[in-house]
Amino acid sequence: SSHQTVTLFDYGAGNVRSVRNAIHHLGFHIRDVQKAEDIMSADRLVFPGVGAFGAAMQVLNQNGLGEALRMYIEKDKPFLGICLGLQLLFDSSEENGPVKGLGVIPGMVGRFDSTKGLIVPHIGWNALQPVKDSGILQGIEGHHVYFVHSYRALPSDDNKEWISSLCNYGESFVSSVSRGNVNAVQFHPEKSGVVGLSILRNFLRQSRSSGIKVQSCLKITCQYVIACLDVRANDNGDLVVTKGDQYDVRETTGENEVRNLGKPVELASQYYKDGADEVSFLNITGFRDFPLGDLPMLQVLRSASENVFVPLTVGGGIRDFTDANGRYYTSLEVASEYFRSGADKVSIGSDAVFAAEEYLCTGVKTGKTSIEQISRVYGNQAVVVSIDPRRVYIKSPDEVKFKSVRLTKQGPNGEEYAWYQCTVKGGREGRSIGAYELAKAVEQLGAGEILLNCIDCDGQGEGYDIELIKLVSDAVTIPVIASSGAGVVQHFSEVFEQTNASAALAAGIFHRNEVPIQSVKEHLLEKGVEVRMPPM
Ligand code: 1PR
Repeated sequence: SSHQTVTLFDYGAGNVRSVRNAIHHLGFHIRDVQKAEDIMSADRLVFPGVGAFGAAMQVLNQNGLGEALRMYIEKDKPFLGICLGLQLLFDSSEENGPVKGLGVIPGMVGRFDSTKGLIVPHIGWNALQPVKDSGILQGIEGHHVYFVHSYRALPSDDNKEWISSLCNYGESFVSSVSRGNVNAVQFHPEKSGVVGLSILRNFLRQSRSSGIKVQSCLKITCQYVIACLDVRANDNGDLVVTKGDQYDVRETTGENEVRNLGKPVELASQYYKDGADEVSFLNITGFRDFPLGDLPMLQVLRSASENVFVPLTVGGGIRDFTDANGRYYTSLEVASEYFRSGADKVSIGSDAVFAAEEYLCTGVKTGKTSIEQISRVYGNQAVVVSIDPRRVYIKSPDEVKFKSVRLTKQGPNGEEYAWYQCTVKGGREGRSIGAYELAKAVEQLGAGEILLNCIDCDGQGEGYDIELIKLVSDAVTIPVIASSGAGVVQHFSEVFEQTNASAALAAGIFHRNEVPIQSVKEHLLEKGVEVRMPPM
């Protein structure tokens, strides 16, 4: 029946697959907008804005789509804007501009100010401060929702009648608006676990408000926990989740087969249910196998994104590529295929090292690197750079031109310092660039997040490399994800207490069922670290 149908306005600029998946998951059919009339004839409209403000307005200004949206909203018909779908309602935005918006809500959308040490983009889980009754936010008191954005609208006297919740990230910004049947949210309900799904359900069912208590707000996002699945084909050609010791994924016994720890889709769903705040897939042989030839990996993403309603990141093989038939693919095309299949972010390893080397050497941003191309189209927040450094011990910092750290535990020959050499091809080849230099370069090229591994610590269960993580997370203003070496719950609190990491990632302990995600979260809460506790 038409009651069960929702109209989706997807103007084709990016991944709205997760919004689709979430709507289907809630039992609704989707009707797609093809032309302006489809907006006018909708009973209930979801508008997930993706990409940059300017590009979106260009599309809206064609074929009367923007005008139709404005009229639909003026008639007070059920509307839900998501992320950029909130920002576009405002008068204008500073992003690529100023650019004129739909002008429904007074105010200009501006960028978070990273000059005061604030990490931008704002990526992660944050709590809302409701300021008035909002039907669809009903029941979210005290829970966290997932944000990914660099631009935000601010509350003012002119727009205060619209604001239904505020959120604090360095400053108080508009996290949701509502008036009559018109709603918009800056966060991603489709990526906010069961809490987000209930907000979407409230909108789809149009249930009206019953008071929300005002919650105290948080200064920063809460720290988050990521489950990582290293994926590759085993010797029979099946995709399996594997896990290395210092990046060696083969068993030391028998046939030296690839260690098999389970099926990627099953494990991803399990970790979502267990409370993971994000799931990462790393296609660890992507550097040699062409990922678009790797249809099983795309299939894994499609299936996983049907059941996993937190952010999904995928990495491996993102670079320009010429296939066996001589067809050339840009890294942007490779990434787009991952996004279309359900990824929210892509992670770039080897190619980021080459890009950073070139940039540091020439000082010129060519606009052609994978980081620049993908962030231009999908936004910085969609581009993660994965660093695979190896510790190199030295007696004195003057020995190398790279930034080094003073060690708390001396090296094998009594060395007191180390620098962190970046590698490519899954750790097989060391390059002449340090993790510190790489991190700063890729931030300038447009990376939105850094996934910081450490080959020495990988799979050892002896804790994160605190010195490395401190070095890098103090050097950049984008979020840093600590990775490699988690063995017990204390390692998570240690990394959050001693470094500026925004998230902590682990693999082996989750795969081997040694430490449940839930107990990591409980431990962090006990230690006073703010984390998201999804209602079970
Ligand atoms: O170079 O763009 O094709 O990307 C390849 C990607 O695959 C990179 O992100 C790289 O980190 C990853 N990768 C390549 N080879 C391996 C390997 O293990 N042989 N895995 C690999 C990286 C490290 C983490 C691991 C943590 C936590 N694995 O993903 O999950 O170290 O493990 P732990 O908690 O068990 O200690 P490109």
